[in-house]
Formats: sequence, C-alpha cells, structure tokens
Amino acid sequence: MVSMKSWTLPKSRRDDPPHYSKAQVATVLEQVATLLKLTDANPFRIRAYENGSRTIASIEQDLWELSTSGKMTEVKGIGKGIASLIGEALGEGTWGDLQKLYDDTPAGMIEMLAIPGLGPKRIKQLHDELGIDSIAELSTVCHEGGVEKLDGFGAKSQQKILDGIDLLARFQGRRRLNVGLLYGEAFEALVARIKGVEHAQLAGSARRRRETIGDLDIVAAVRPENVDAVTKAILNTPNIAEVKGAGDSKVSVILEASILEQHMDLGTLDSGVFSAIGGDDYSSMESAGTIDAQVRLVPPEVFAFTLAYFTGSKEHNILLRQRAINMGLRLNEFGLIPEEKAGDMKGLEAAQFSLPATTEEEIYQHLGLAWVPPELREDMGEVDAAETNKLPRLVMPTDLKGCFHNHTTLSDGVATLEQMAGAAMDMDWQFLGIADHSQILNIGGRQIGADAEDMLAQGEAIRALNEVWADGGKDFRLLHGAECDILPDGSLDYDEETRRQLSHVVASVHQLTTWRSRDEVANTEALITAIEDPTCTILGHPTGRILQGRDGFDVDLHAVLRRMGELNAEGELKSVEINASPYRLDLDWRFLRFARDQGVPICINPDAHDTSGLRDVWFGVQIARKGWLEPQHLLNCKTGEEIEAMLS
Ligand code: DGT
Ligand code: CA
Ligand code: ZN
Repeated sequence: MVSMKSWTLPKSRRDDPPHYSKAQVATVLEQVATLLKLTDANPFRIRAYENGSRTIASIEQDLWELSTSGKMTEVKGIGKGIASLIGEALGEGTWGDLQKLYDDTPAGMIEMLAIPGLGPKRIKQLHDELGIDSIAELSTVCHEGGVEKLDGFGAKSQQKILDGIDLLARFQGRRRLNVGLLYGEAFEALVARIKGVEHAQLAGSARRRRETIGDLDIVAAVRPENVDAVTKAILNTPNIAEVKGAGDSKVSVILEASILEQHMDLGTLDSGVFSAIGGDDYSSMESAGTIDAQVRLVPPEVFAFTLAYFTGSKEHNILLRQRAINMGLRLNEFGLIPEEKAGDMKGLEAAQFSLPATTEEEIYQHLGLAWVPPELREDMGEVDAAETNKLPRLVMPTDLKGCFHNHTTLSDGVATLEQMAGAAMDMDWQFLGIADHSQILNIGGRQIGADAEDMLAQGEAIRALNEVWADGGKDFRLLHGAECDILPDGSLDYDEETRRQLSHVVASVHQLTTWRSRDEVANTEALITAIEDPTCTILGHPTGRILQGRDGFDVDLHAVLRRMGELNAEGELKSVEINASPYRLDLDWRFLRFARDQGVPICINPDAHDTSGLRDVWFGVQIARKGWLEPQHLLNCKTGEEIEAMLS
C-alpha cells in the first residue's frame, strides 16, 4: 500500500575505515531503539540506543578519532556496549549481532510506524495481543471494532488510527518539502560526485517546491561511454533500500534516511503540530520513511532538455509542447526538433537535429518565451505571462527584513526574547514580531498560553530592549504581538483592553476539533467575525491543516479574503499569513494570487519555537514564489521603520 520498505543496515562501500558517517551511525542507533520498542521493550536497552543516537547526532568531534583513541566511552550518553558497536562498525564495517534484530522484526510493524499518531509501543501491543502485523490487517480489525477493546485504547483511538491510515494512503509515500529536499539535495550531491558525471541536478516537484514530494527526479549529464560505470556507482551507494530498476538511461531506487549527510533533526515543534504528526513518536516515524528516486543519465548536449522535461509539471510541459507543435517543432526530453528533419526518427536519434540549448533559457527563447522560474511551472498562466514579458519579479529570501509570528519561553517556545532577537539580527533583519500564545491555549489540560498579566509584562521587557537598541543606533526592534486564539464564535482571546496594548494580534484557530466538526458556513462566519475585530492584524495559519497530519477545517477562504480586502480598502491593516513551518505552509499557495488581487497584504511567518526555527521562513518564501508574489506584496519586505509606523 505504501512504498515503505523494511529497514536494512547500511553496507560499507569503502575499502578503509571509517566505514560510515556520523549520520549513518546515528540513524542505525535510532532505528535499533525503535526496533527494540517493537520487539523486546527492555527500557534500559532502548534508552541506551536513544541516548546514543541523540548524542552521536549532536557531537562535534570526529567519530573515528574518538573511537580509535578509546575516548568514546568518556562521552556522556555513550555506554560501553554502544561504544564497542560503533568501533566495530567504523573499523570493520559490520554491525555486531544487529542483523538478527532487523531480520526478526516483521516488516509490517515497521510500516505501521508511518501511521500518524501510532507509535512503537502501541504497535507492539497490537501485535502481541491481536497478532496484527500489517497496515491492511490493522485497518480490518479497526473496522470490525477489535482495537477499541484493547487495554489503553478506546473508540476514539480506534477512529484516530483509521484516520491516520486514511491520511497515509492519501499521501502514499509522499514526503514534506523539507524532508524531500534533504533527501533530494543529498542524493543530487552524491550523484554529482561520481566520476563520469559532468553535472547533476534535482528536477521534478522538489525543484518546483511543491509542499509534498512524491519521488525525486535527478538528471545527470554523462557521456555514453561512462554510462555503465556511473550506473554501477549509483547502485553501489549504501542505504539504498531497494533497486527498482536499472536500464541504459535510467536508474530507479528507494532511498533510506541514512543517505542524509546530517542526522534528521526537526527542531522544536509547535505543540499542535507535534501532536498531529504523532507526538513523541514523530522522529522514529520520520526516519522510518523512505523516498523513491530516479536518475536519468543523458548525454551532456541533451541535459537542458531533460532537465526541463523532468522539472514538469506535466501540465506545463503539455503547454510548451503544444506551442512547439504550432511552430513545426517536436519538444521532448531529448530536444526541440524540427519535424521536417526528424521525420520517422525517434528519441536520441531524432535529437541530433535539435535546435541547440545548453540552458533552459535557450529552450524558452526558441519558443519565444522568457525563462519561467520552476516554481511557476504549474499551468497557472505562466506561459502567457512569459510570452508577454509579464512574469513577476519573485520575492527572494534576502528581500525579507523581518517577520511577525514567533514564540518564546513565555508560551511553548524554548528561547528567550534576547535569544530570538539575536538570531533575527544574525539574519540581518530589522524587526522581529513576538506573538506568544494567549491564555486559553492548553494541551491535554496543561496551560500553554500566557495570562494577560504576563503577556503585558513581556511588553515592558520588549520596550526596554528596544530602547537599548535605539539608543545604541541599532536599526532593530522587537514587535510585541500575541497569537490570540479565535474562539468558536469568532471572538478573540484576552479582553479587548489587553489586545489594544499589543502592536499586533495574530488571530489563529487552535481548537481544531470544534472547527472540524462544523460546516463551512459556520466556520467562514466565525473567521470573518475574527478578522473584523478592530484589534486583529494578521490571520494566522488560516485552515489549521498539518501536512500529512490532519486536514484543515472547511472554510470559504475566498469569502474571508474578499472581506479582508474590503477592510484594507477602508484603511485597516488586515494581513493573511503564510505559515512557513514545513508542516503547515498554510495559506496554501493556490490562494495567494487571489489574496493579492483583493489587496490583502501577505506576511510570511516562521512560527518559530526556537532560534533555528526562524530559518523556516525560507520555506515560506518558496511558497510565496509559487504564488507569484513580489516583494511589494509582502509586509516582511518593508523596513523596520515602515512597519513600526504601520502598526502604531
Ligand atoms: P511528484 O513526484 O508526484 O511529487 O511530482 P512530479 O512533478 O515530480 O512528477 P513525476 O515524478 O511523475 O514526473 C516528473 C516530471 O516528468 C513531471 O513533473 C513532468 C514530467 N512528466 C512525467 N510524466 C509525463 C507525461 O506523461 N507527460 C509529460 N508531458 N510530462 C511528464
Ligand atoms: Ca517526482
Ligand atoms: Zn504560533
């Protein structure tokens, strides 16, 4: 059902030690911890592997040096057993008796790890008590009502499992953009380093920056005489879970997490995101996933055509091909070929008559078009715009001067005001909006949001910091906002008096259960009530969707954006957020041009919960580009002084 292979231990392809990278070792230790949870569940052994994995992933020293000098056991978090395992792996390339653990764990149990919200402990219980060892069986037993009777389960968790299976089936092996790009860039670099590869580039949906990636498409320029050797080298890559096929010009494989140069570290997650994607188990879930990848090996003179073809989208390609036909040309992955010359010839043979192009620009030029940035190649009017020179000047990460929605230790963030400000200054920003959660937000009964009093005290602290920077001539300021919950009736959390003292209010829905059980009309009305509140400045993550976690609530976004447009026309500031967390990317890019055309200013917000989370704005910029946005459509591209004036 899902292309999720059983895990394998990496095989070394080096002749000399060290046989593995740090990331590979960390991944194996993490997998072992999860396998132990599925099969044996001795908490001490599990803890040892978990700690080992975390330690290795974050360690700065060279692993091989530590191991050969015998200092491995001095590192906190690494016990004797694991130190000796690492020594053997790095030195000999073998993994002790771990192979047995890998062989003995039913593949179906590993597949089940990918179900959102279902962790190894519960999978073990389902296996031990009901004999379930595949997703299909689990689905059947849930439908028969067999799971709700288990200890610690109930009707609710049974339904949640069914929802999770449903989500998984719908996303069928797709990975979020951040994870897809990690794999894609690692594999691209690996292919590019192979002798005989002149250059390699990631194409497909990853290059177009779709919010989720199905499979990776890599195009490599290789001279015909080198194709065999290059194919062999790709197939010898460690951490390929499976080879699906290898022909003259195409290699298809399934990649595992251990191909990543860096251990997969997802940072501090928003509490809502965290529970939607599987809580404490999310990290084993993520590294249990695999991704399919294809490499196309083509002669260097054909490379640009193959790159353009496999960048897609299919719909964009069809438009280009039609345009070529109208010009008497045949466009395919091998070239742009005059029909009268190609005649009955096909493929590379016909391509010898192709118009020359070493870059995509030249291909578009032959077709009478300006080069279309990959993000726009979705058949959304880009070909017409390229013909009439009306393509947008897309926003770039360096155009941003700040953002509006981030958290600190006052709610569920882990960094202080000073730390967040420091990280923003390191990015050369002029402003940073703090918007901690409002009082009503709680997770499982524990209050996450700040009481009004604490929220206002944060404002005092921010004013004091801003004065110091202003006195020192530093062009930087924190903006004191709050992320106020939108209550089911559309009213905002905190009393109005409190909200009036904030520089901006990010109004967001968090009580998803209520909103998702209502119809579109009720939700739309409530959102409009919320944005009409005079203190509301920004509509945060407008649908509440968590990519591969849960759907958003039903809402008529066109109606909400239209109303926001009217309010802006009346002189109020009502902005809609692109939540840049790769788990959200909400507002969806498909709505951005509509928002822009209604005159609604848009803002990209990382919704950071730690300092490194600020870098998530990059994903928001990719999505803004996909939505045709230029710097002038984004509040982030105003100067600090302009923003200060707009919000006061
Ligand atoms: P994905 O993998 O589902 O995230 O999405 P893509 O866009 O990467 O799609 P994929 O991997 O099936 O194919 C890569 C590109 O190859 C696609 O964007 C356009 C091109 N392509 C694939 N099949 C066709 C086709 O039947 N006709 C045309 N014109 N292009 C195709
Ligand atoms: Ca693809
Ligand atoms: Zn937030």
